[in-house]
Amino acid sequence: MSLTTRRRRTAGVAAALIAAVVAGPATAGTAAAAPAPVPAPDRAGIVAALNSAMANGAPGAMARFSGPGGVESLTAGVRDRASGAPMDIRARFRIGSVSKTFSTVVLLQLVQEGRLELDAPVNRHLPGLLPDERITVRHLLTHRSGLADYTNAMFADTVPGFEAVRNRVFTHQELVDLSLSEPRTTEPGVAYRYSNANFVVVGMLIEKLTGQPVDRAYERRIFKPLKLRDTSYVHPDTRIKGLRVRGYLHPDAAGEPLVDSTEQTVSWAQSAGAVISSPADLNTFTSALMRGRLLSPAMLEEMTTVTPTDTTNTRFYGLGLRRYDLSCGAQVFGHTGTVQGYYTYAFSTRDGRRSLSAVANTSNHGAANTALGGTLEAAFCGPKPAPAASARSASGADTAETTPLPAERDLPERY
Ligand code: REX
Repeated sequence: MSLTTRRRRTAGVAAALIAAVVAGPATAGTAAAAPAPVPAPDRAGIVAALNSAMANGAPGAMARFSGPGGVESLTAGVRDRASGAPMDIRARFRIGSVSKTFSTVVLLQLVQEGRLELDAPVNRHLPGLLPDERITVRHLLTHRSGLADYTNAMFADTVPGFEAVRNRVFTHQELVDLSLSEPRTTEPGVAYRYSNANFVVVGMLIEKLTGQPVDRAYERRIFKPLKLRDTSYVHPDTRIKGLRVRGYLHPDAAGEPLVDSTEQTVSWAQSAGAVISSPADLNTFTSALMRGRLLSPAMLEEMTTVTPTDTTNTRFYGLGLRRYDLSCGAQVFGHTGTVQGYYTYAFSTRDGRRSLSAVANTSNHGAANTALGGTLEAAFCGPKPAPAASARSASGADTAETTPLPAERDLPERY
């Protein structure tokens, strides 16, 4: 497959953001050490990660890096297997759980406006919704409510599960009921247990407090102010309008043909995962968020205050926001996304000066997602020094240092 690269030295998007105020302290969360300085991106390393995503089953992949040195747009493979159209950096795709960061920004703006409190019980605003008065708004945003993730059962059989909901339209209440039909996974606040149900309830809070559907809140508070013209929330419409990347879902059985999963309602996720966007818009969004263009310094500090999600001491979660600590010490904030046919990464440095978005048009194939995650290391850590021959022979082969951590430990997909 062919690989095309494009380079643009003038960074219109980045330039427009330079004037913005940088808010909040440079460090947040549990790590005491100051983050290391960030080197120039390793363009060849990003390309290698895209090729690796393709070698691991993605029909195509692309990444866009924006930083002080300009914009790097890198594409590989195809965005449409039927027509053979190449991946296009301007094309739109489903960003999955990166939507959670958009939903969180809206909710935290409502907190800023004094319309709800982070540590208030959810049931204060949605009386009787949850069976435990102790579950707070913060518990939802940190995945510590204990509300079960109903999508695990829904997609236990990947393709039949998907086809059963592809055109279905759920009410929020139906999704909450699905979650509540399962045992809760933790006492409120006690443990991190990733669940889409949390962000369905976040959507309900947004609608209750604004009196409007969530798409209006996204438009008014994020898409319009940041001029995100390729970003939309069209639920329950099943189409991606304009230039689009087609998504291809891997069936559970090896060797079965890929399923074109482009058109779907994503009603099973809604405010937990139904936003559509493009690489440039995602760079603008994460950058603007980190530069303090969307939230007050105090609210951004809340959002970027993190706790670990696993025992690697490299992965953390704040409020609707992940923090990854990379091998060079760089800390990046953003989110990952998985919907049928699409893996997405959208991350920025804490000062918002560098951002990376990456997408591969497949899913249910963790090796492709892990490979795509290699774009983060290349973009924010720069070229890796070649390991010394003696160190290589002493250790035997690739060590944990050179093998990327598997992506999405909290996703029940087959590797
Ligand atoms: C649902 C199943 C995945 C996908 C899911 N996605 O919960 C949310 C999300 C919206 O993006 N979460 C990830 C399907 C973890 C995130 O935060 O990064 N898998 C697929 C299966 C498995 O059907 N049987 O891989 O397409």
